[in-house]
Formats: sequence, structure tokens, C-alpha cells
Amino acid sequence: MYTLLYGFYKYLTQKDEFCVLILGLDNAGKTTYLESSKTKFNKNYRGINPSKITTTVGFNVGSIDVDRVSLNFWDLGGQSELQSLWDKYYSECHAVIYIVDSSDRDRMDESKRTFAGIPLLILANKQDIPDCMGVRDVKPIFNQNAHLIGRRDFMVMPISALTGDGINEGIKWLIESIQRNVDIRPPKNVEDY
Ligand code: G3D
Ligand code: MG
Repeated sequence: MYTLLYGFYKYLTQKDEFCVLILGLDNAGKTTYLESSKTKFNKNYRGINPSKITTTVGFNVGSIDVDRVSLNFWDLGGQSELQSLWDKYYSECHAVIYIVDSSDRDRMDESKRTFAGIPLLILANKQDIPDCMGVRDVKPIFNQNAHLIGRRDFMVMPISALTGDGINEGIKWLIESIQRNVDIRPPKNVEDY
């Protein structure tokens, strides 16, 4: 009886866990995005003051729960020495969020890295900065690499990690895409570890 109830309890409470890689050049707003998402989705999370966010050495992790889905975010930091680690984490992940600083026209070209297979959400961050590049400007730059982006769910969305605008829409898109892709990359549940 206990096992039956325990099994039922586990069925009710178990969440599907997915890993989401947060990539982007340094200063794009990755850490701010992670903090902002946690503040929005985790009721009791109070967040750290944006002015206290310092350059990420190593990486930051964080997770958010949305209904029966748990997203584990990995913000690997953008320093070029660490970019060699991206591939390793990439093979284990269910989706990639790539954050670009829309106010940094000079480095937009450097941002055109590509990844294959899993859903890719490109966030055009810092939309609160006047005269930044909008989605209309950012999208064509990544579309030049459409042949590398290949057959996958791919979206460019505008956000401001600082004000939180656009975060919810991005997470919603991400979860829908991960769930569409679940036959190819099933969730990693606690029992798998
Ligand atoms: P990173 O983790 O990708 O390196 P951070 O980037 O999250 O550390 O952010 C780098 C700088 O960009 C920070 O400013 C941060 O406040 C700012 N930033 C992040 N997101 C936004 C945004 O949406 N709008 C604006 N205006 N600024 C943003 P500082 O001055 O602390 O270096
Ligand atoms: Mg950082």
C-alpha cells in the first residue's frame, strides 16, 4: 500500500527536468537574465540587486518551475577562454538561449555562433536602451547563417533583462519547443542521476 501511495505521490509531484544553456558574449546580460527569470517565476526568490551582479567567473546556475516543468539554467559566462566548454554542455542540453546586447552594434557579428538540433531562442536584450537594434535588425544577421541553424525551432525575441519585459514570452516559447522536441531529447529526471 505504501509503495502504491508513494508511487502515486511521486507521479503527482514529479517534474520533467530540462537543461537550458544560456550563452552569449560577455556583457550581453546573461546573468541579469537569469536573475530576472528567477525573480519572475520563483515566488519566494527576492533576487539580487542588479548593481551587485559582477562579471561571471566560472558559471551561474539556477532553476525555475513552471507547472510540471523544471528548467535548469546554465549561464556559462562569455569569456572567450570558456567558449571551448560550450560544446561539452551543449551535448547534454535541451535548448539554448543566446543573448545578444542589442545596443552593441560592433559586436553583433561576433555573436553569429551557431548550434545544431535543439531549440534555439535568441534574445535581443537591452531593448530599454534608446536607439538599440530591434528584432527587425537583429534577425537578419542571424538569418545569414540559416543554413547552419538548420531544421530546428528558432526564434528571435526582444527583451530587457533589466526591466523584465519579454521574459515570460520567451520562457513560454522555450517550454513549448522543448516539449515538441521531447522524443529526441527526453527530460532528465532525478532518477537518471
Ligand atoms: P553577462 O552575464 O552576459 O556578462 P551581465 O552580463 O548580466 O553581467 O550584464 C552586463 C551589463 O549589462 C550590466 O551593466 C547589466 O546591468 C547590463 N544589462 C543587462 N541587461 C540589461 C538590459 O536589459 N538593459 C540594460 N540597459 N542593461 C542591461 P553594468 O553597468 O553593471 O556592467
Ligand atoms: Mg555574467
